[in-house]
Parts: sequence; structure tokens; C-alpha cells
Amino acid sequence: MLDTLLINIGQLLTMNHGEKPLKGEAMGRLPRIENGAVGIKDGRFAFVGSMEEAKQLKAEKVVDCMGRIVSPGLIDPHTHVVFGGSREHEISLKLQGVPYLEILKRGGGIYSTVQATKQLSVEELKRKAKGHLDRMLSYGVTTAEAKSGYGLDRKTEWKQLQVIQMLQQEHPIDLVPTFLGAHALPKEYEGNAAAFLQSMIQILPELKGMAEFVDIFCETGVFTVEEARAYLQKAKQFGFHVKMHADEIHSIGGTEAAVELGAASADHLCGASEKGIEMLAASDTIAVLLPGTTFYLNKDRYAKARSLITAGAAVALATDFNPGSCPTENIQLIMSLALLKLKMTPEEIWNAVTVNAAHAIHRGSSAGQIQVGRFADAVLWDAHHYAYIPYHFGVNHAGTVWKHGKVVYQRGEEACAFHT
Ligand code: IZC
Ligand code: ZN
Repeated sequence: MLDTLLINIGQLLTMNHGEKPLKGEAMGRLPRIENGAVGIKDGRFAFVGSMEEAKQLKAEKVVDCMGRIVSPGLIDPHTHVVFGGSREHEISLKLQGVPYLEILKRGGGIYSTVQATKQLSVEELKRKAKGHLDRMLSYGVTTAEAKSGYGLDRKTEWKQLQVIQMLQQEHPIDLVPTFLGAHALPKEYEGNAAAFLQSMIQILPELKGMAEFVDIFCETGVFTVEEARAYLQKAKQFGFHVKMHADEIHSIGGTEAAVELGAASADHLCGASEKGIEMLAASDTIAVLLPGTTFYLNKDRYAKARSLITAGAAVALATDFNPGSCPTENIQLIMSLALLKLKMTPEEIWNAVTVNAAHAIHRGSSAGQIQVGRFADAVLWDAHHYAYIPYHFGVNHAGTVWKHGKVVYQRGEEACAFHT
């Protein structure tokens, strides 16, 4: 007897691609079952197949999906979800055309969020992050990366990682913690980035078990490629996996450095060079693209998703949810921007928010696919066709979200815009 059986699934996106990231052309394939069914038992998928095969199955609860689509729970592999305050007070500067990095230089931006984060207790910070995670969950995200980086000192970075650790226990979204102590250079270290990075390296041994990845904001006026390389090499020596904010605003060779370091992912990549793209294609590093940030920064230069895919790289998508350059938890909006601005196909987009996103945070063998034996993380969508989600933009199409077999989000009937 199954716990739950989903029947009459119009398109069941199993995403059963095997255990490896999808590179290049392989991203165009979307493994699915038309008119499918899914059985759940003890929190895991226990049956995945056609309606024909599901005929004899019995379950405590049967959900008639009425021809709608079911996908794996989505994965958001780049978020800054734990922070104090917000930055709407910087909107007027933004409208005057003051660039993101200039606001930072003037002591705003990340510094403003660092101040606000320092002022909150663990409990307050946790309550706020929970609100953001609840919203992410409502958009269909069941696994997400979460970065620190709004402390820039031992105490506050630790506080953020503590919040992530507590939410790992308490929140339905599986969180993958990343230490981003190297997010900006504190004013008191001006002209002495090496000393600041050394202070972050000194706390790394204490962070074992608290963070899986170490990340750095490698950007003009923040940390140089040389600094990033030396810092991440140290992080690797301490046994961490690494990631890099690379070539977001300026083309400075971050992509090449990330690949050389064997980073799990190189993120942003708007200014990735041709050589960087070739290197990514020949590597296991996932290209995590964040078109919501390019949009919100009002920039024209989006990451070259088509060149990356043609070259043979593995592309993933993420929100980059943060209070400055991308204040939205809505991964479905990111899927629409990927369609419109990155010219990715719907098939590539679905692979980029499931299988490849899982690989970007080393969850490729546990999340991102509907497969017997895996945890039952799934979404029932208010749509008949998978292309409908990126197409109908800016709103939420998630109907029901299951995490480990339990319903963790259900859209209210009054909000249902689904018509057969
Ligand atoms: O708070 O501005 N780009 N880090 C690098 C961010 C954006 C987050 C922020
Ligand atoms: Zn980021």
C-alpha cells in the first residue's frame, strides 16, 4: 500500500538522465512520461511509470492531477537568503544611474546589509530567513544553497551559518551552506585585502561541518582574481569545495580561475571570455547563470547561455536571491528571463533548474530527478505543458509541493488560475 499516488499526470518530467551533469546538446533532452503516475511511500518515490502500469496500485491517498504536469522539486543553487534589513533606500541612487559597485564603494550595498545583519539576533535572523524560504518553497523550490557573507567578521558569519544550520532542521527546504566571508572588504581593512582574507582563512577550521562550500566575490574593486585563487586554494586545503562569483560585471578572468581551481560552479559569467567558456565546457564546473541579477541591475550584457551550451558546458539557473542585486525568491521568473534574455529553450531551462542545479551544489545523485528510491520532492503545476511555466511569466504556477513525500505547500483554491 502506497502512502500517496499521483494519477493522470499529463507530462511527468522524470528528468531521468543518469548521474552526470548535462552538458551542451544533452541539455535539449527532457526525459518524461506522457500520461504518467507517481507513487510515494515512506517519503520516497516508490513507483514512477505510466497510468497503464499504475492500474493495480493502491494508496492511502490518491491525487488526480487532471492532465497537469509534475516535475521534481526545483533547486536554487545560488542564494543569499540569510540577511538583515533590505535596501529599498538605495533605489533613488539606482534610478540616478549610480552603479552597483559605486554604491558599494560609497559604503552602501553589501555594507549596508552587513550593518543590518549585525543588529539582528540569531532568532530574528532565522525568522526573517524562514519567511523568504517559505516563499521560495511556494514557487516550487525544495533544495537551495544558502550563503553567509553579511558579517565579514567571525561572529556574524558564524551567526548566519548557525541560522542556516537551524533552518536545515526546521524548514522543509534542504539547505546547502556556503561560507561567503570574502563577500566585500571591510572598511577597516582598506588597502589590505590580504590581511582580511587571512582572517577569514583563520576561521575556516571552525567551519568544518557548518559550511560545505567556500565562495568569494571576485570582481573589480572587491577581490582580484589572484586573491580569489590564493584564498580558494587555501579553502580546498582545509577540505572545502569551492565556488566563485566570476566575471559578473567586468571580464577579469574569474571564469578561467574557477575552472582551474576545480570549482563546483562558476556563477554569473556575464563577462566570461571565449577561452573561459571553452574551459568550462571541458571541465566539470557547472556554469550557474543568474539572469534576474542582470535584469535588476539594468544591464544589457546577459551571460552567453547559447555560447556556453554550444561549446558543451553544463548550465544551471538560480535566483541569486539577495537584498541588493536581485530581490526576488521567484525561480519561475528566472526561468522566464532565461527564455527571453538567455535564449534558452524550455527543455534546457527545466534541466537547468533540476539536474544541473543539483550538480552545482553536489546533490546530483539525491535531488533533481523523479526516480524510485530518491526522496519524494515534487511539484504539481497548474499547467498542461512544461513550456507554459517560463512562458506565462511573473506569477506562481506551483499548485502542490511535496517534500520527502509530505505536502509542504498547497495553493489556495481561490488562487487557482488553471482552466482545462
Ligand atoms: O547583497 O549585493 N552580488 N553579492 C554579489 C551580492 C550581489 C549580494 C548583495
Ligand atoms: Zn551571489
